[in-house]
Amino acid sequence: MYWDPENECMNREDLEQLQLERLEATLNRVYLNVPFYHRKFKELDIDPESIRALADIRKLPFTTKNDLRDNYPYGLFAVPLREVVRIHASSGTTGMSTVVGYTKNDIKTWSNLVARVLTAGGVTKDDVVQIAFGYSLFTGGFGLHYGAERIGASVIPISSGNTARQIKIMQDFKTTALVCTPSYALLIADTIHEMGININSLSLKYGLFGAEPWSEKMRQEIQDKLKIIATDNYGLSEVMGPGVAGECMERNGLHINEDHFLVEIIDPKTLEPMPTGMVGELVITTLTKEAFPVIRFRTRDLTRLITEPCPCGRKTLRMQRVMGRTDDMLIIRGVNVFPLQIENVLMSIEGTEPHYQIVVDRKGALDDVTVMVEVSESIFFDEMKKQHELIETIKKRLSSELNISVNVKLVEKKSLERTDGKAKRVIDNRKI
Ligand code: DLL
Repeated sequence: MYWDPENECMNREDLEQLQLERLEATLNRVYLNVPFYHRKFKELDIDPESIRALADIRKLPFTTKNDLRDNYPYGLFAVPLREVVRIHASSGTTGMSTVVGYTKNDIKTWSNLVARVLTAGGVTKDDVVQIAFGYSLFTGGFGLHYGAERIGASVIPISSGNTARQIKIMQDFKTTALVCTPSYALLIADTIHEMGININSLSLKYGLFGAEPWSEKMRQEIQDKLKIIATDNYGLSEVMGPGVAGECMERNGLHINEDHFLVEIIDPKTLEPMPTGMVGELVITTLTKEAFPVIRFRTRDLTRLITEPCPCGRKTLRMQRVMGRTDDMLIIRGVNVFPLQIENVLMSIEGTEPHYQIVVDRKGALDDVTVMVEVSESIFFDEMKKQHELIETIKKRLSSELNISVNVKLVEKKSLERTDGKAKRVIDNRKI
């Protein structure tokens, strides 16, 4: 099922023509209205009129999160504040680092794009959608809310937190679709189990999860525990929020809303384009945003593009699930390690729980990694010998996956922090 078949199934040639027209319009607008882009284009001697093909985009400068910080709060807005009807922000390590705005028209576009993602994930106007993302400056709650309302679904704006109440509402209001982060979905699933509630007594059918990386194994686990079809959806505040890309029922890559976002995959070191299908950093240019257009925004997210046609009939390119962020990548004794690699290994081992944390220290000149992993109660209270065997198995599997040796510590179920938002997987204590 499609929300907007004309645009989601448009043939490549028409799509590229549309993208080019929209790109030209966007470039003219930022050149005229945003001093930052005007200056940058001038410095590189770029006249927006000279961008005549999609491939010309490579001549344009990148935009980074730092540029957004430097222009805090409204410096990159392309319309006067009186035309802005909504403001969101994402908090970085240095507090409120990026502020984004939406015109009335942007909100309309946003709602429609989220409606596409929700429709692809199974939601229709007959669904009761529980939005357990935070309603705040974070784009998750409001973004998904507007999309679900646009479809005509019955929306429960419960926001995140208070898991017992989430479950009561789910029972009483007969929720059919749950919308939150995958880690919160897992916490809800485990709590349902602990409360002794029979999952078959709930009405849940679909889960639409995003805002943080998760593995295929984690999807299986959530699907099994909640008895739902779980799809992944992706977005980021700087570009719009949720609604950039989402999976269809095939659950094999996220369809990118390419008529609104032009994507590139670059090598984060050389900044050159990666060959088609290779993993690199996703770079996004918005094609229709009015209040907050971004040109070649470096997302820091690592993925690859899937060009093979999808059996669902959508013609848009898909992106593979995000592997991690370039800034989440740990360099351990010179070896690149992503938290998701560790998650994949842990989830394939019997007895471990899908809750883990990676602690990195520096001992002398050497990096020292400890993977803390929760294990089922029976193992935790089991004889030492069995615990040692499990530790050895995990160590062996991790070292063959990562090519480095790590310490493993088994911890009791529920001893690691749970979250109703994005999970914190890494604690890096190295002062470097
Ligand atoms: O997380 C927007 C969003 C809300 C997307 C709800 C989906 C659902 P930010 O807080 O700005 O915005 O964080 C954006 O989160 O650059 C990725 O690193 C990560 N991220 C978002 N979706 C996914 C996903 C929202 N499906 C940052 N898989 C992005 C992996 C994701 N990482």
